[in-house]
Amino acid sequence: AAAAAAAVEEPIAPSVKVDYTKLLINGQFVDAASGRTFPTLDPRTGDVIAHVAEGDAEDVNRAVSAARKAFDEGPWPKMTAYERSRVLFRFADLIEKHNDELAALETWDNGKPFEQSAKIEIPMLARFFRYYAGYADKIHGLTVPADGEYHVQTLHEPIGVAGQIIPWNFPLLMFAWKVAPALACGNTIVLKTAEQTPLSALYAAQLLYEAGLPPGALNVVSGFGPTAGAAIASHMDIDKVAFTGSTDTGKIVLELAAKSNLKTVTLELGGKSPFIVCEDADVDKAVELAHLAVFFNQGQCCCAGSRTFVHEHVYDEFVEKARARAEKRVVGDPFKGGVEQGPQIDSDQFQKILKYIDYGIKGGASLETGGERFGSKGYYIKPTVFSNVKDDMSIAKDEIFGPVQTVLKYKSLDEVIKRANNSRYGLAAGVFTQNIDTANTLTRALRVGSLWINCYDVFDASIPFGGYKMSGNGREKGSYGLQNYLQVKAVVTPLKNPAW
Ligand code: TXE
Repeated sequence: AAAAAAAVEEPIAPSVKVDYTKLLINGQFVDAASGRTFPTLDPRTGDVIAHVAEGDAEDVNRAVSAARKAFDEGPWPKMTAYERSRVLFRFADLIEKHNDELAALETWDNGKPFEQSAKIEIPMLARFFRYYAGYADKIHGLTVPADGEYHVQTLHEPIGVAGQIIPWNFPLLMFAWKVAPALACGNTIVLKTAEQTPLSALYAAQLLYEAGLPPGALNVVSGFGPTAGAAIASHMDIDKVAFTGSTDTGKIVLELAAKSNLKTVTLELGGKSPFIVCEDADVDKAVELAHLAVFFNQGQCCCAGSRTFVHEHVYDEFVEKARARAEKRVVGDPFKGGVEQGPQIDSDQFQKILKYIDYGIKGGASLETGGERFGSKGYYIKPTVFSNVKDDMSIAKDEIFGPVQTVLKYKSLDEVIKRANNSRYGLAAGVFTQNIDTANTLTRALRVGSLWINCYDVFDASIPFGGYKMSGNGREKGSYGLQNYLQVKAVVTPLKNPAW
């Protein structure tokens, strides 16, 4: 509490100005057809940062026409793969050159610590683009040994116009996960940013054009879900849609895709990921890692390790140390050095988290620390730890998406496997043990798309990421991420002289 009390004070002015607030269509910044704008807010105060053009269905139509023309007539998909890769490599260099402006915009609009933006996320943005830039000229099909007198080959071709709808928790990293593989494969894009965080993607997209992207290859429409987002999901001339966000909205996107043109859909959705601390664990290390697993990015991670299962032999010690660690967490103005936790993204999320904390208290969980807002303005919440949490409590079942750790006690491996898997989600899991047999058993038993053993939140560009069950479908990142943006054409030619 002492360290946490040091925080907030008067917000520090970010060292960046907002240059880009319009829609980016066909390589030009333009107003929304309706002329409307919406405010984007500073989560530290709730004050307006800027008014941003509000795209809707008509703007999505304009953006799709530009992307369609850029795909059908080129030059993007018709350029050599090497030329495409060079544009992406040049963009990565520009990201590095503008690291601090991008990081400042990201923190201002989102509230995450500036040090996290500047030292982790913007460098990762460049890394993702270099990773996929390297793939652009290494995407190729197979020759296939078919029966009969035929020469058979497959061509791996871009899908066409990709619609991409991204959330606000990692605005630029979500931009990278979507845009980099799609462009590397030769697709063109209509991207909708989250209404809470439109600024950094506009800046990044402008740098991509500076790097040599031809007009129309990437179009960015800021706006709201039920208007601009739904227009993308239901558009007849979009060939594929990739979505990251809540499970409920993922269902809507899938339904709109099915009801329109059956565009292929990849979904990266919510989670309630187990973090399992075994009885042989080094408790101090487990506490630190479990803390990171849930509190990183204000708890606003789809893969947050938000169900902390701890073996009964180490439970009491763990809870005491987890409480002490949470109380040491430095909450405050994200532009200040040393701050670990900034404000939540907006008033809706802030209220949602406080509501879940209330459910936890009323439901009989023990509030170890936190449990209320931090300071008197903005959307800060005190790092919160609940012990004595039962599986059927809503804080143990639903995605809270905030700085709330729920610690559950277990007795045996079989029991924790059943309980960990008893969730509609299956995004990630953490396993903390020194016993290789325990690690191997849990690795095979847990139904999740990412499994971190004695580590958490390792996000190298090469590692695939995606969900089992209602956490989504498809994999992003790594070589798997290319498959979302390619289709396979089988080409069959009779052999004139089969003897040879
Ligand atoms: O999500 P939405 P919200 C979870 C998290 C959070 C909850 C709600 O639990 O508390 O979702 O957050 C666009 N057609 N995650 O309301 O609505 C929207 O404009 C098409 C987990 O912000 O899913 C935004 O661009 N698009 C998550 C994007 O969907 C629509 C990250 C995400 O918003 C739409 C964020 C519609 N009808 C929230 N409605 C993760 N997996 O990391 C909204 N959108």
